[in-house]
Amino acid sequence: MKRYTCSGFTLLEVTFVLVILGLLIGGLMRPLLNSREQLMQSRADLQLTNARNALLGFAARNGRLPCPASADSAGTETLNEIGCDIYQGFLPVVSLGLAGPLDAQILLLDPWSKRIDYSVSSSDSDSNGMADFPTSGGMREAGLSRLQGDLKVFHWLGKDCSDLQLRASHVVAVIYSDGKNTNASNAEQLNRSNSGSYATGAYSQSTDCGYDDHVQWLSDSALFTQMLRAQQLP
Ligand SMILES: [Ca+2]
Ligand SMILES: [Ca+2]
Repeated sequence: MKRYTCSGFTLLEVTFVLVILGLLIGGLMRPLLNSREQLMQSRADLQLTNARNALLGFAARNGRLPCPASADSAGTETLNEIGCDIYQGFLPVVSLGLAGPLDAQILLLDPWSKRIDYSVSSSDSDSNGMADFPTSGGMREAGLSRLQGDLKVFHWLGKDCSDLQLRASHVVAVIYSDGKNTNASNAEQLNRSNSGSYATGAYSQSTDCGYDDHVQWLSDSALFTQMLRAQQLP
């Protein structure tokens, strides 16, 4: 008489193996996901640095900063006779000749496929009714001694959600990416407020106080240095 023996695994053994496999895969995937996220953050920083350099190049060639693009200006600036139609908008990728991924409205996208914001100062230091920085001859007319950017950048210290300290005043242009997440911290809310004030800070994924934005700015003194070199000023 034949005797049959069961050589399969019990449910408990299979569950145990699956748990171990899950832990192993999770452990291997986490560093890969972290390094992918770090790569995307580096790409965002590089994009903003290239955009800042393009702004300086535009100023050296044209003697002024470009106006922001609007959602429907097909990547071109919104310049009029006395300044810009809007002072907070998007990078005018066509006017700047910037390379990179675009959406259907010809607006530059960051590594998370979000539009990159750009603001320019609306300052009218000589009160002639024309914004100094984006209008042709506006800076030369106002003169170096009077010119002053009116955007501000604050620094989030990472201790308290509301603890923002002034990082840079007299700013003429800000370029900003929301990063991967749209967090509710005061620093990120300030960046989305279109108030002319922005915040930079350390990366944090705290649930109530997270910050993963990327912000670069151009101070008026950095712009003047470039304008003097290019003989666009005085
Ligand atoms: Ca003016
Ligand atoms: Ca963010």
